[in-house]
Amino acid sequence: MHRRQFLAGLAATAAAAQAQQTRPNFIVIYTDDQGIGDLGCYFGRDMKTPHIDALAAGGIRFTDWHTNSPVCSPSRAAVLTGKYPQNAGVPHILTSKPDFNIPGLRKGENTIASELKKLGYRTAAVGKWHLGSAKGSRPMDQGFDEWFGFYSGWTDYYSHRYYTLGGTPLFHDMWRGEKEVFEEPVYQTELLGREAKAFLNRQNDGQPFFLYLAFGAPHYPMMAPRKYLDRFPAEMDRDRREHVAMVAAIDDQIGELMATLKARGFDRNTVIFYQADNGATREERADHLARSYRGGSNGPYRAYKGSLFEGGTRVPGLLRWPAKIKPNQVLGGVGMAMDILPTFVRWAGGTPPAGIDGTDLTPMVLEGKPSVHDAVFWDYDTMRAVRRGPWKLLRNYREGLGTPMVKELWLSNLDEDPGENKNFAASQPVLVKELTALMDAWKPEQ
Ligand SMILES: [Ca+2]
Repeated sequence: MHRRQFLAGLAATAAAAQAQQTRPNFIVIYTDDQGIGDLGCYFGRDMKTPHIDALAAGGIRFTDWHTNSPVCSPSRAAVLTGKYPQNAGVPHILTSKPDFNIPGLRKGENTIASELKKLGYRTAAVGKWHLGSAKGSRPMDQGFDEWFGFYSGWTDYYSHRYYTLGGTPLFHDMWRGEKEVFEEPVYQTELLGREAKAFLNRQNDGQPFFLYLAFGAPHYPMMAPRKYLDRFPAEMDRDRREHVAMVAAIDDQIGELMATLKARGFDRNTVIFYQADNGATREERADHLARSYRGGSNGPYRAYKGSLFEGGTRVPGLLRWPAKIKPNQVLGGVGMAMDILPTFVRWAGGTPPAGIDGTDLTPMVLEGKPSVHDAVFWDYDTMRAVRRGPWKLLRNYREGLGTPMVKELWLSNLDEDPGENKNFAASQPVLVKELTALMDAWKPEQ
């Protein structure tokens, strides 16, 4: 081949690669039981999260961002399908069993992965799945080309075995595709970070990609290597120190992920969305002496994981895309996990599937418009809630998992009383009637 032909060929290849690269790559980072007080860029003044804080400063930090459910499985179902969890067939927490035959996401469900795959994206899931371990519900049945991680609600951070007290046996749970892999004693957060980086390093042909990276931390069992613990004062509360150390480990991995994106030239045109699956918990099994756990923080918000007060649902939410989103933005409009699918599919040049509940966030995040939502809803256990403007009506409420259910109406005004200390239900009968009607009109599948 003549040198000129060779150079022309190279230029054509580069142009083709560039054309493909006009479509962004996407990364969803999901963390587990991380409250809004468990990040430096929110209310976590004792945290050391420089990389996640930099991620926030590089784009949008949402201050009124919500998970669709105050617990693991339904929250994940919503972000991946763009639907309220009830409509995605996962209204409750899924159990974890060694037969790996727990049904979860329905076969044929549309997910961010399946939709982007149709548009020519390469897709990978790394980390905690918790959306069904039966065939049909697994990541590679739900649009992911590659899968590395575990199906259970949690695993031991070193042995990668699931366990719980009271009957269920210990079992190992770590997989690459259908193949079981043994990586003990690699610390789970570092293992998942390693796999995420490896995926990024395998992308070299201009095909756009989608990576779903779901860290198991800082969910119990609370375990952090010494090197992270040592970053925090020894006199710190024992549980808080472990908690912040586990988040510091995530932060290191995100730092390395960002460095990899930069080194590979993906940084500018990769959209990164970061969210926690639900607020911090008070469950006794997280505490090192089995007391009510105080290691996690929901900042100024009331209640914990498993509650529809803000502490259960208002979570860290970050969105970064250097090519299109201006840095250092703090947005106060309401957004929800289910909005990610339609937004990403649009930005990839596609049309979101019919029958989803989420809304494309483009007007809010690229055009300076207010929230894309009029009213949003939650339904969990026997609780239901509706939010419209500053008002939120709860029917039945509790403070967290395993705490007593109070069977009455509670009306919050989040502008006037963000801590939800005051019940406005008695003083606002007309509003209660209106919101009750909205809530009853919203009928998700069950
Ligand atoms: Ca969780």
